[in-house]
Amino acid sequence: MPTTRMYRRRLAVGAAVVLALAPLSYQAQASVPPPDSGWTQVWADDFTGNANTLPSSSNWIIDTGHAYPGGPGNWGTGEIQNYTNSTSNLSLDGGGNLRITPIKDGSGNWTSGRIETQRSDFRPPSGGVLRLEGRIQMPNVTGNAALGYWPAFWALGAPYRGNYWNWPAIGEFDIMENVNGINSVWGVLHCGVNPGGPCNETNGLGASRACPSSSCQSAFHTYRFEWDQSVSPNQLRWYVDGQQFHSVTQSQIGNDAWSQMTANGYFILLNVAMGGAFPNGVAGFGTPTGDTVSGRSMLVDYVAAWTRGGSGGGGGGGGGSAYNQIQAEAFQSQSGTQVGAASSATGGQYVGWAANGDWLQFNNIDFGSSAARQFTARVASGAGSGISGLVEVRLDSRSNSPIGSFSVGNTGGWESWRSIPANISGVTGTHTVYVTFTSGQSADFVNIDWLTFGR
Ligand SMILES: [Ca+2]
Repeated sequence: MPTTRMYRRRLAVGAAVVLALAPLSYQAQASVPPPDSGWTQVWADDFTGNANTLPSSSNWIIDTGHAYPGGPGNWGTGEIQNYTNSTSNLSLDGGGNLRITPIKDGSGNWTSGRIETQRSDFRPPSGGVLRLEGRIQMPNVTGNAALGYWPAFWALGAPYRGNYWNWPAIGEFDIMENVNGINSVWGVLHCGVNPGGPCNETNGLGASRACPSSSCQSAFHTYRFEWDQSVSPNQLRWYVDGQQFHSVTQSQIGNDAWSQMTANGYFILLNVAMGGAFPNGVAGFGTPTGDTVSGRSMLVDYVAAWTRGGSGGGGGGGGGSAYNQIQAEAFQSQSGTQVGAASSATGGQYVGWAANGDWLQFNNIDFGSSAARQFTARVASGAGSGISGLVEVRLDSRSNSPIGSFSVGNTGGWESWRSIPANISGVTGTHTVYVTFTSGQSADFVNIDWLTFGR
């Protein structure tokens, strides 16, 4: 992480934008499109970068082999390929796309690629909506030549990571799946228990349809999933090119399974499997076959997460109370910072690269009727000698005077965290909270993990 810090790029914008694109030294303008109004982008990868390089390690974990360490064999699905971190299987194409390519070697062994987000906290803000979307062209292969191809864009509940035996209670959202080069997108929810249960495992609750206008294999399409906590009952929805083709409601699967799978955040995965239960089941025989061709890539233009409405932040968690820990990366808007992933196991995400003039915005923070008198933030700094700055709190407008602040300089490193309190003038009621960063030097001077208030 420290090696990419020098490449920090100023983001001269007022709304939340692509935040986790590091290293940024070669990044062109991000082209992830803004969705219809009301959405706040909380994360994205546009896959901009040099051809034949791996996707950003700040954003992605590369899965390799035939299983997670200690997890079920063949990734629990019967798929046969060996995932690698070779750029033959997994690379940027130089034209703004990620390319995942299954390859068969001379002995008939298949390799391919699979990545999952470092972040595992994708969820709606309380009472709001989470939108996950990717623009993807499936491998351009059909008929017998496509037998066994199984591209997927999906999400798994965070507790799966490191456990691997708690599926499907932790939840799985298959935003886009496809097998055997059929012109169809499948959207599936997995939940509850296996076999059977409220999600009819191991099939899950799914629906499918043909891609609009052009086939899934011959063109890019957008695949979108929404987790909506703003409606009653809560709802999950699946779309292709903006056309809804599947939904599941809380009442359909019952409160037990629903609350289990929504108690956690999610991480996002992209992969192209080869063979396994799904393509075999659809084909009616084992795949791949001798007719299956090697080397057809899935192309991913972007993957992005947006939230709409609710309270407690774009990244989820935190709630609306000033007295909860408000995760820094749960901002609704920001300028100049980036979300970073801590390198230590105890880490998670933080907001980093903060320098003079940068800011974070948190909407609808509730201080209650009894005045808050203290502000505390967990911060770290690897700033150089002589570099320091103020972490300030302002209410309702960035041009208002700070109600409190503390000064921070080098804490021993960019992940040497300490919680620093500051007194604030008494605050009651509900406010937009701005954390602003002020320094006499231009260099980045602080990372912030979370903030909270006290009485
Ligand atoms: Ca792109």
